[in-house]
Amino acid sequence: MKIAIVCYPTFGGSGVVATELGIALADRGHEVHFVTYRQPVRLELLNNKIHFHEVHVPEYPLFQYQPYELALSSKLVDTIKLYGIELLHVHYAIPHAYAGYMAKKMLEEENIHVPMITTLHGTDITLVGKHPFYKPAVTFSINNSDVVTSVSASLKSQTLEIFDIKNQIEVIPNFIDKSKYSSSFTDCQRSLMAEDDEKIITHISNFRKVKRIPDVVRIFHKIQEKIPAKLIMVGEGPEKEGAEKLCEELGIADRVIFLGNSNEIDRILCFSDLFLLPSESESFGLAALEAMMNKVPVISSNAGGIPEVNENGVTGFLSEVGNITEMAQNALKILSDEKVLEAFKIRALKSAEKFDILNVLPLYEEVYKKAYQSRLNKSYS
Ligand code: GMT
Repeated sequence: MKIAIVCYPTFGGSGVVATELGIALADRGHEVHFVTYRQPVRLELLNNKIHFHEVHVPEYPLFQYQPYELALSSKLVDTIKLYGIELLHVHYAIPHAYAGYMAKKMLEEENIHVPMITTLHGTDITLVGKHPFYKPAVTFSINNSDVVTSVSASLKSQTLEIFDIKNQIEVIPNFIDKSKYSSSFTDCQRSLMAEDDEKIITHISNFRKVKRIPDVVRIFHKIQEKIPAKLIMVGEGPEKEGAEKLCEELGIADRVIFLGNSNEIDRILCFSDLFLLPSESESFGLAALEAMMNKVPVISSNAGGIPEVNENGVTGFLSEVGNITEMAQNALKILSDEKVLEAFKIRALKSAEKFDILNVLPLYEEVYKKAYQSRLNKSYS
């Protein structure tokens, strides 16, 4: 099948999921066309099965805001026509579902029918999408998608609560490619990061407010009072500077390493003992799943879809948002005993394997088939 994928190309869950999905689809013989404003960060290889089409938005002084949706929908129309694309899969409702719908309508004028699948990822619903300035357009785009999927059951129920949705929403969880981990590093050079007796605790995110970055620092502060430890902070975002200041104020700046964005997530997780995710809101928590696949237990909040990934007492522990004392205590329960740590590591990996791409990809292919079939029915009616 020829599939166009629209996503954000940046570091961030939805872009990562879209890119990995596209790569896996291409491996299964589909022809995949990414349409976005920059080559997605995890998309290194372009070949005859994986194409990238850049959306350009020409600057014009009259516009205070450059119309990205317009450029995206025009690019979609051109790409779909030029390559005979059969299906459009947009990740993150804003503004992708809206632009995708416009492209669909323009193509229908020329009797070209392309079904659109919209995957909801989280903040497109729980944070940005529900804002009154966007809500009508988001509701419209969801209701006018041929198929809507959400990355967790929690996100599905939040979507149904917030919006007046007439469409079905299918839950297809995020996934991870287990085969990429079987050949993982034998030497992850842990000694470059910490002393042998120090535990390594990691946080990876886009450092936005919902991630509760100060909680990450404060949990670590409590942990390192009891055991030798280092904190590795991976990612860039608005909360990073404040976090660096907080580390200085708490006198732990020498034990916290800020690495910025990284393409070596697996290597970092390879030498990590624990992952922290105290988010205010999280539709799934892909970063937690990546940690678990690298045998790293997770200390997290119980927000949104996190409990669908991190099982309390099994792969880590869950606490109410903001309960940093309990989170630190739980972290110490795991880290203070090597046997306990090892047991959590093994269970984290086992649980992550449920989300292997081999189990999840067929669910997307099923949805594609259904949408494509309905397109055929429409073109003949
Ligand atoms: O975490 C973010 O803020 C980035 C955001 C995104 O769209 O890139 O992540 C959302 O989508 C991820 C992939 O489906 C989920 O794993 C994250 O939980 C979700 N983030 C939130 O809901 C805050």
